Amino acid sequence: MTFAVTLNEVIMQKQSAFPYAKGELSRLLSDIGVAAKIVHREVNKAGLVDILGAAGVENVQGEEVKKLDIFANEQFISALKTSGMCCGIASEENEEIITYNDNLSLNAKYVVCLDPLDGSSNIDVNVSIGTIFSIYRRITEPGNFAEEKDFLQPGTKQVAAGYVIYGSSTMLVYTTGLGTTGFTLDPSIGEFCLSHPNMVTPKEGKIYSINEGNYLKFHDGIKKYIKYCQEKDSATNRPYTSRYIGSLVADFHRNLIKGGIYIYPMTDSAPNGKLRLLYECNPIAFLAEQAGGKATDGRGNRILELSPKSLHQRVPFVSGSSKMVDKVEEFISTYK
Ligand code: P6P
Repeated sequence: MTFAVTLNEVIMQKQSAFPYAKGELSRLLSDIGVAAKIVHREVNKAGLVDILGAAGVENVQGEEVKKLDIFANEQFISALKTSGMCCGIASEENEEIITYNDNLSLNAKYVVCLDPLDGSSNIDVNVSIGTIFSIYRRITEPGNFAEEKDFLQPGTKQVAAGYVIYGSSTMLVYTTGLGTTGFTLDPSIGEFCLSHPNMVTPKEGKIYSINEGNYLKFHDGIKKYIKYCQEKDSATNRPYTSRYIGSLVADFHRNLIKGGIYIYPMTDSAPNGKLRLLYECNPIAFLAEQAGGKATDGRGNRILELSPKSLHQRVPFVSGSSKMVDKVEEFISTYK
């Protein structure tokens, strides 16, 4: 009988690859895993407990906030405080950064960017949703409160990133720069068990993910790329299949495994697209690159090299199989 390899065991194994690691990042990742299990429990009974439906408030994005968003945000804020390894959080649900004032956290060396429950408009219709996180070393001195500049670092400075997908099963996928690794929650033992040791995304895929309801708003390059996907050409495995769930983590996760492209482009009314750089695009880009994929901003720039200017900054997003990302950028630069 083979024993399951748990998230904590893999975190510790990977820590040994960093000679100066003292276990703080490992502890932080483990505590994120604990919070994910608690959110999993609530997501999986949302239909039974009165936490469905709008909480009647709006988040900084002006979007109606579901009670589960608030619950998830509170769980991760609490878990990261308990870990004592994090001195501050930038969350989608909070306009300003959250700082901790206890002595342990004040001296912690990491900050976390977090989308506690991405795709939450899908909660009430039982479609997969996700948590996305990104971890940086602080640039301010330990012993002081975290400051906004700790969070406004380029994605290349991430020390770890990951997501939890609450789907037909709950999975946690993360990277510390040593590849992309996936774990599946076994509720019978309450452990994330290693299920995808080394996730490598195909260089080409047959899936394109974009909200075609916005077709008339797209610039010509994107319109022509969509038609390219739909044309018949057996030499390049076209037509592709259109798959769009409307939950970034779910769309990205499927494409990561099968190969494919996710696009949330700019339009005249939204010149920076919709997705947020700090807690959606940067962590997903890190995971994509670590799996052999790519992530750009639809302007020929590598997402991870963008210099953030504000916490909730939006950026156009093209991510997935490397050759497909290149093809989208080729269409955009050719047809504008
Ligand atoms: P649209 C969810 O709100 C989200 O941020 C991503 O998870 C998702 O991919 C995208 O927005 C969906 O946006 O405009 O297509 O509904």
